[in-house]
Amino acid sequence: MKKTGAWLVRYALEQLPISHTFGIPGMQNTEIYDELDRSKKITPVLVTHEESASFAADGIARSSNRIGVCVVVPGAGVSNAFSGICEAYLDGIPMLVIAGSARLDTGKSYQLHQLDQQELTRGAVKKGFRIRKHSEIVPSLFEAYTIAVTGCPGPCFIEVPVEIQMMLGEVEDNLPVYKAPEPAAPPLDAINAAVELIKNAKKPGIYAGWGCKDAFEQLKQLVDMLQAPISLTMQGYGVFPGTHPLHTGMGFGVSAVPAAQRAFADCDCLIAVAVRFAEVATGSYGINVTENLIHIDIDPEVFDKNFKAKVKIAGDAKVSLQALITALGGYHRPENTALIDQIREAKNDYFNEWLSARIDGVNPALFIRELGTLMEEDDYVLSDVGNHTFLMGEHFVVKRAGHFIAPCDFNCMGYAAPASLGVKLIHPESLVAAVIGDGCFLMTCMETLTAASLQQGIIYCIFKDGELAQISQTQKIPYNKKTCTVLKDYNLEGIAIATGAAYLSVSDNSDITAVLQEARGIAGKGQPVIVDVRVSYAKKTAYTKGVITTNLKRFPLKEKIRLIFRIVIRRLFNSRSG
Ligand SMILES: Cc1ncc(C[n+]2csc(CCOP(=O)(O)OP(=O)(O)O)c2C)c(N)n1
Ligand SMILES: [Mg+2]
Repeated sequence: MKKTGAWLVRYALEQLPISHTFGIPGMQNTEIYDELDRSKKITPVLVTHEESASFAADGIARSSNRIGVCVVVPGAGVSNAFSGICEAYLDGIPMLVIAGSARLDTGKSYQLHQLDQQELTRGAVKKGFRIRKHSEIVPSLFEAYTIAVTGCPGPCFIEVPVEIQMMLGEVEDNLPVYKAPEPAAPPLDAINAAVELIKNAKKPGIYAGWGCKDAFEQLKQLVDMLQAPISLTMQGYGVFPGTHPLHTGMGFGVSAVPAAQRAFADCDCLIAVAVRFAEVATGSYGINVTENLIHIDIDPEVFDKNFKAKVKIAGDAKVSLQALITALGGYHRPENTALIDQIREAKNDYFNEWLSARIDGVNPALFIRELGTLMEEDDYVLSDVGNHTFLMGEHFVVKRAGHFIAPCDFNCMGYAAPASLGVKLIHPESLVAAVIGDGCFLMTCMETLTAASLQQGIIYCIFKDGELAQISQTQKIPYNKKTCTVLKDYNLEGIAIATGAAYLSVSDNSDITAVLQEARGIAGKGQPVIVDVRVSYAKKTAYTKGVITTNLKRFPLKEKIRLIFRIVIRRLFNSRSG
């Protein structure tokens, strides 16, 4: 039979778990847009910038088992979407990026948007596909999907030339139907070796990352069986609720909160599940890892990269944890009340330390705690990139696994406003709130317009400290100045008016609850709300302090002396010399 390429794209996408696509149409993809508009299953969404397309697609994938999809123009659309593609690549988020491409049938050069897109995207996609004939479209999209969701998930890129989208071409009468591959079973000998290590350990600990997104039941069972503390990566902070008595916090090294540092102090067997011991999660590798490391990850490439593992289990987190639990049989340690009390007290003390800190303006810890109290189990909270992210990792109490989302290893500012759009679109009954730094919001705040036009009541809590604080805080001591990290003041209410959002502000701790409740009421009626939170970052997070200490320690003595000398000179003379 004969079909147009655009029809075939729609046919393939409709077979896959896809509800929305994000992007901006152009000369080389309007045929696909026309087909998507006819779909009963898929809604194409117009965003204000393609960077938001990839972040919104990412938000869908992180908050469900659907795949995020972008449909963009070649060249300029792909390059605009590239930040979100890279974030998905480094954070292991499945995504399909579909772009048009220049015509192959005219023999002409220097066409609109024409450049080598495969070359452009190569470093940040699991596989790139260049469609050359109609019959390749459905199998390529199915293969791209399978690759995107298998192993460590990530984005795949598919370019479809404009004449193939538009014109009829020959394909088989019985088009293939998508069939998902079965997850592989984990290696049994490694599971048995892990059981041995766990049974011989005095103080086992569990460290879990984003790959445990669907493995909460198994994680909880293991934590309860072993009565072991659990700590999370920043990206994986949402995979285990903060309400569990053995939850300690984010990380466990010098950049972790005291509850986690203490609980893992003499951990003699670490079960690390779906973590890569990456720089952000480990606070610049500032952790001590026991030699009895059991490392479970779907991607065997991560083993022994930063910390040597004694037992390596290559497999899906849920499947491997289930196999480990089965192999542990009826093994159960007595309730660890001493540890539970210690964690609870350390958490309370840390929060009280923040409450009593001298802070002129809204106390971010208090705001975050009250936001957490206001959120219900079904609601979703996102964070952007900056000091506010780590504040969330230290003070936000996740109520339900999978309902907290933060970008991590690519760490691209501007993530949360568009990603929350993706989350809200597929969870219309849930409240979606994002905590966003005032620098990050400048990058993608126009996505408030998309939310308003689609009547998506998202709450954007903008932490308005006036600085790119995560960086300015690290500039202050060594340079005694904040070069290019003090933001020009801008009017958030103006952005709200311009985009159709409501505007509320909090400048006193005593207003937090009432303002958040008002925001919830407005959002419930389908209008986005910008909450202008006049925070003060006078107190540093445990994370920032830990990272500074870890990095300073690593400098050779000569360099340390030179840097300390420079600090003193700059304090005395405020000079530029280094
Ligand atoms: C695209 C991008 N540019 C620069 C950075 C470096 N960076 C990391 S955090 C940060 C500060 C973010 O500022 P803001 O949104 O105000 O958050 P705050 O740290 O003040 O909470 C910067 C500039 C980055 N991560 N991503
Ligand atoms: Mg800021």
